[in-house]
Amino acid sequence: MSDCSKCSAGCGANTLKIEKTLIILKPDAVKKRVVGDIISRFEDEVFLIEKMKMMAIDKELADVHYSEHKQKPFFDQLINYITSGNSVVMVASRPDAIKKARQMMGPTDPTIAKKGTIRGDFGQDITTNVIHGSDSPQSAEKEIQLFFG
Ligand code: 3AN
Repeated sequence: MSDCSKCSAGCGANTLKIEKTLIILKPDAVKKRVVGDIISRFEDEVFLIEKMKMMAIDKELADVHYSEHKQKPFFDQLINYITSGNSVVMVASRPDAIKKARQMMGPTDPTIAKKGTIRGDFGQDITTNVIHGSDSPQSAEKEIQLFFG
């Protein structure tokens, strides 16, 4: 449905359907002190922060979150990195939240991400890439359940 006049978000997405996404600001975002900057970027794009917590993701939770990558050669490196310090985990919502968040994040590999995207501005390499965002409504639902119950 495309009628922005009926929605209070004011994001111009032309849909009334508010979507939720799970965002993780990974340990490098915390260490680089860019958590506030990244949250501001989301709020500037009219995301509503519905839930947020700082936590050290442990190996057990990381294994479940990244289970689809279990057979990949980079799996151990990915788990070591995501468990290496505190992360900030949040549920953020707006119309078209999943697609919008992934546009703002930029591609998985920061070395090819454009300046102005979160990974382009703050990411280091394909492992140390600052941020996770759900990639579909199904994974958003699963991930929100996993991190917030
Ligand atoms: P995204 O986080 O952009 O949705 P996924 O779900 O394909 O990317 O991958 C999950 C995580 O696995 C990425 N954030 C990245 O840290 C890591 N990863 C993905 N592909 C590679 C790769 N080729 N080499 C090393 N790490 C990777």
